[in-house]
Amino acid sequence: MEPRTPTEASDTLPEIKQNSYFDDNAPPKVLDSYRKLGKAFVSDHLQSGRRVVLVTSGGTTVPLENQTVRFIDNFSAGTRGATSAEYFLENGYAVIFLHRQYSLLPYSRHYSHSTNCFLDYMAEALNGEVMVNPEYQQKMLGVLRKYNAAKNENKLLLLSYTTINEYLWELKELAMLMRPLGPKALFYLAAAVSDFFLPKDRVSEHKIQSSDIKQPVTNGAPTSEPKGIASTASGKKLMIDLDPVPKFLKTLVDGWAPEGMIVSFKLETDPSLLVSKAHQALDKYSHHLVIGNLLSTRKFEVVFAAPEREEQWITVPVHRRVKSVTGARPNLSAKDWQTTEQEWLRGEQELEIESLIVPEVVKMHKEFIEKSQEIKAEDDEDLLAKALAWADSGATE
Ligand code: 9Z3
Repeated sequence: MEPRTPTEASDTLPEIKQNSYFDDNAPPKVLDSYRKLGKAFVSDHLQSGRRVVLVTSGGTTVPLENQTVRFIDNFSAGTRGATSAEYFLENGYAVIFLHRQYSLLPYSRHYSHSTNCFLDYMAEALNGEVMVNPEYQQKMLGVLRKYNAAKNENKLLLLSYTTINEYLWELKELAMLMRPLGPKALFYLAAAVSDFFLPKDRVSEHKIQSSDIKQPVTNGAPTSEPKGIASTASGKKLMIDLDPVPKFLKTLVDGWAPEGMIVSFKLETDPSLLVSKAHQALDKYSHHLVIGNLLSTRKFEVVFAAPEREEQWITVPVHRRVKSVTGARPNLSAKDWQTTEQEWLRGEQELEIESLIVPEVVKMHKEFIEKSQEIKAEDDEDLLAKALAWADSGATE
């Protein structure tokens, strides 16, 4: 995994430029305030020489109307991102957590979106005060301490998005702000990003009215009909004509973050495609690591694909898999169940797969930083030798 020197990186942003995405789609209103927050955060950690990771997390929406009643969304709850962010903090990183609004957050994730209502963690004391239910005291204290430490040491910056457009603008802005960090910047792109979107000029301002349909049209067709709607002889149909989302990963690698290490995730549902798709992504974008996962097994199995390395599978042993909040249990034979239940009964703790993924990524990032520093030292030596030779030649002329 060779770092690229800044000179190898192109200054043009070919993929995004081609699509003129940022000319055609307006920035979110929060962008200026996020720029200020991001800049202050990065310069704080630049001064202390700390590594900074941008973790993206959760799904992106594709609004069908400007005053949005309806939108396309995906399944992601942000578990991967929120959990990974905690392990990056434990590994000494400062974390910019770019997440889908209302998705899971580091630390609070332990008490939100679960089968327990947050009130179940509370109890009424004899004096009538509200206290934490003794059953949860110890774990909650541990989580609270870590959360407060991250906050007090300014190591966690929470920024949110909802739509694919907000995500792209904010990712671009943050990546550019992180450039001064050089190889100490890490991008960990766990968000489930929509592959298709509805460009600004084809989004109808108001709620699409099914009652308005008279003739067959699709969104984008020049018609007085509401955009996005079509009718047929047999009845009304909503035809949504989406464009592919520009290949922002290429632009991130080549233009926005030429010196940082970039880790992307690849999600598939067909096991026979996972490894080849992960390698395809690596070839296409020339970045540093693709972590492949399947929708159905993502909580306990992933595969790492990196240039010039064997694939590496990371798997959580069956008896240490986190039991799902819906109560779903792994699909095992009766015999395997016996062993697993015995191991569970022995009290071996549940293991989150992110506690295995993040240390591996951290190790690769450390190697990446060392390599970059070696290359820079060699470049500096070359430059110095050239400068001395030039000075010598001037002196002898
Ligand atoms: C992932 O594969 C994440 O691991 C999950 C995490 C979304 C599966 P949850 O939030 O799920 O824990 O429920 N992210 C997919 C990343 C993605 O969309 N990649 C794109 C691609 O491969 C662009 S980088 O094309």
